Amino acid sequence: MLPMMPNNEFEAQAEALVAKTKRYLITMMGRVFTEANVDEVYRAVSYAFREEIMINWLASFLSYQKRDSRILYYISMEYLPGRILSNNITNLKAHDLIRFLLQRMNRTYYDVIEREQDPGLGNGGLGRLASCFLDSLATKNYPVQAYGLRYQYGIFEQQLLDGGQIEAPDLWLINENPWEFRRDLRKKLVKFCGQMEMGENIHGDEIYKLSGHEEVWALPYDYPIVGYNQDNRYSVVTLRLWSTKESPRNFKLQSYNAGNFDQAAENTALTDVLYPSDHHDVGKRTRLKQEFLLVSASIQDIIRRYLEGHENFRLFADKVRIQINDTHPTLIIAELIRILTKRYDIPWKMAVEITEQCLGYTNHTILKEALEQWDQELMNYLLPRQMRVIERLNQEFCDKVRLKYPGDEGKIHRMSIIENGQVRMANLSIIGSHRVNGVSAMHTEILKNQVFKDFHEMFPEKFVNVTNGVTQRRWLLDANHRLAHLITKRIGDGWITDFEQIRKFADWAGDSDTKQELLLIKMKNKLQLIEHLKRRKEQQDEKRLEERREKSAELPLLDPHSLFDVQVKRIHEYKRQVLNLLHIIMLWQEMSENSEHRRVRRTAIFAGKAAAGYKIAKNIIRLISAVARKINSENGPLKVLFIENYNVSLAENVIPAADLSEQISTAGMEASGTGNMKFTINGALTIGTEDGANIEMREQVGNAWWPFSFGSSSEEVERVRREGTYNPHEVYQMHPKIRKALDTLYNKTFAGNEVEHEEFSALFHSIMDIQYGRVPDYYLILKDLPDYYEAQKKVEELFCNKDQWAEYVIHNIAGMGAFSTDVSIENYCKRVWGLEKSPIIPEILERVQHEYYVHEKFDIY
Ligand code: 26Q
Repeated sequence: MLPMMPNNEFEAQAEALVAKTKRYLITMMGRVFTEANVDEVYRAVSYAFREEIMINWLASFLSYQKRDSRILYYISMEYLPGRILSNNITNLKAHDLIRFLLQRMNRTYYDVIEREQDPGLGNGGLGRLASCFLDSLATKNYPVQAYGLRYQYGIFEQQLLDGGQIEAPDLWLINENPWEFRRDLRKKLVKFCGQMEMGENIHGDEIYKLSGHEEVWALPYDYPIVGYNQDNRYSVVTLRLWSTKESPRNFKLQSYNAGNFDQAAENTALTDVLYPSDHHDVGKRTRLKQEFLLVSASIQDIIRRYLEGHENFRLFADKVRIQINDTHPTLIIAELIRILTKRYDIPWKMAVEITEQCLGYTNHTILKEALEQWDQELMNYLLPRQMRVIERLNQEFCDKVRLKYPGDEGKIHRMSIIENGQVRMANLSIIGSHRVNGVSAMHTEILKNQVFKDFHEMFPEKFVNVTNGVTQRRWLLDANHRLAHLITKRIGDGWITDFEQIRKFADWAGDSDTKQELLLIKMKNKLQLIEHLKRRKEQQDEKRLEERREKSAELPLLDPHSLFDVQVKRIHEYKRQVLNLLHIIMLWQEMSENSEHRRVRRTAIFAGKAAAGYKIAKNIIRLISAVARKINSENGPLKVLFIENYNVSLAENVIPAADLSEQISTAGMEASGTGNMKFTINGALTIGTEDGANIEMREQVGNAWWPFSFGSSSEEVERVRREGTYNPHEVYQMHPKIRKALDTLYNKTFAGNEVEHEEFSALFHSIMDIQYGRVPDYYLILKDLPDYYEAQKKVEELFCNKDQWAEYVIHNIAGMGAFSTDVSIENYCKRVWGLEKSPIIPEILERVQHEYYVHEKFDIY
């Protein structure tokens, strides 16, 4: 689709699109457009639109093939693409066309866009990062294919009942999905369990034959990921998601007939649900099977594709790059070695070298409870052959360590893949990869100096940093049209594909008109959010009425002039939603005592899901709701809101409306954060700790324009934990205001019943007492609260001077050039993948276009 075209050409195009949409309504849905409902219109528009996309999709693929490009395979258990239609419209610059089309069909843009269910195939940051990468890789014309799982149910839908979280299934596939293509031809067989019979390959390496095993078919569904259209040669890359659902042979009829219904359906159900826990290893058998399913099907597909263009494996290590998104797909290391030695008779040593050359591993967390470990017994049972490979790898690795550090048994215990009957996936990942990266400068340093110290000492060259980013196309251009427009008016549109250019926006920091416009845009975005929340509530209440449940809590009256203070992210102790809440309680207490005391009106907004089994996190949600209930009932200058069911689409509405971004994790614990970047490019200022990418953001913006930094440094955190010198009781005793706020957690200020009283008391105790062998206030909430309180005072001062506030905002936006995923992937290309661009070859595009249009001529229409 041509973005800049003369009027008559635009009209011709738009009319053709209208005709095509109407045709789809007839041929796919059996409806004329005057009778179609909005779901059908959404689908027909998507079908019409995707025809264009498929031409470039095919041409992208054929171009990689023609060049025999090195290809990156990105493997992740999670993706959070967000709504696809709206993003495709933005990336193809087709807004005007679509508006024309919808006007003709008597529909409004948002009604249609919002029919699309958000694909919630991930938990949070890690999944969203994968999707931002795909947008950037496609836009920058890098040859890539991504693999994941097509969960029938994504991350649960969060509902609030009496202020507590209830999990409802996420029915994202309830309607036909116009963005997926089932590829029966590419299905793969995956094997579990069984008995092994030892043999040898031609080099005498041990290999194993399997019998009596289980077989599961993995069926792929392909999703086109569209790059930004710069010259009509935009690339489209493939996200291939495996499913076990639709293969009838996965159902074990014999088990069923014997009455074992669960067993019979175990394999058809393998891709049913996403494990809804982040930062916590679940150790469940089905999760391990899911991980291996992804790995086995993907590596078979990678090898098949390589062998389509090559006769032997000589060039494999040159043509293939595999990036694993955290340790979840680590078994690909064992499986690739196994296949190379067994199926293709490659000597063990060479197979190991090839594998290491191809692989890169990204670590996303240093929390101990999130580092994956699998029971050796379970692995032996489910994956006996892969386990033999891991054992041999481990044996040889431990020999090397002994040779290098004779007598240092401690090293072996720390570095060995298998220890105490557990298989440590991070160790396997490091040993089997040629690059290991952290996701912010600080995080990578912690990996090198603490978590993986021994490995770094032994292989310093393996460790590199690649700081995360976000795609400015979804998170600014698409989510915040108004601000995007203002920026383009001032500095041109180069920033859309070259975010470093955003720096030029700083030239406007002293310009009154720009600042006024900026403030006006923020006001409009807040009003839009308020409208959005009202609409959402109406829809919810309708649904609840149908289900005969009670209405949700009333929306308080929201004041768009108030400071929108926002913390939206997964609920986790280390992210410290409780720190934020304690400060809100302090403010409320001060305002109640003296109404003149604080001038700034404030709307504190929270949203986020808690892992289903994470008790304390669920208590936090209930506490926020209870505080909101009480404070909002007084109709004062302070409002508290917990918005249900945080997801990408809600983020796109909330973030552009934020004044203040809460990034307040305990220093050293948030690997990077990416919400922090999304808020800043949308014109919020950050109140934040010196953690993850906050540090680099501060450096880029400049200390002078980053006034609300607070809290203990990571070194300080490390020191007090090591020395055990921090005692929350001291803070409690020394600060009457803090004590008074904290006391509300057990003195029934907010608790409406006994259950709440117990839950809030549990939170109190998690801060004040030893819990499960952990020191009191492990996350140092009270330690940082006084400083946080002072930083919040500065926020209010600055917020009173709107003109100055706007100046800070402009400098913050202008400092974000380094935090585009366009930059992150360039760094991966240089430091990890050695990948070269492979844009569509014009002749190939023409050929595909020609074939497509010839067909058009034969339409009886
Ligand atoms: C592990 C084992 C079993 C089941 C689930 C898991 C699991 C799943 C998801 C463990 C961790 C995750 C997710 C981690 C995550 O999202 N980390 C975040 O990654 C972002 C992108 O790099 C960073 O910005 C965040 O700082 C980091 O918390």
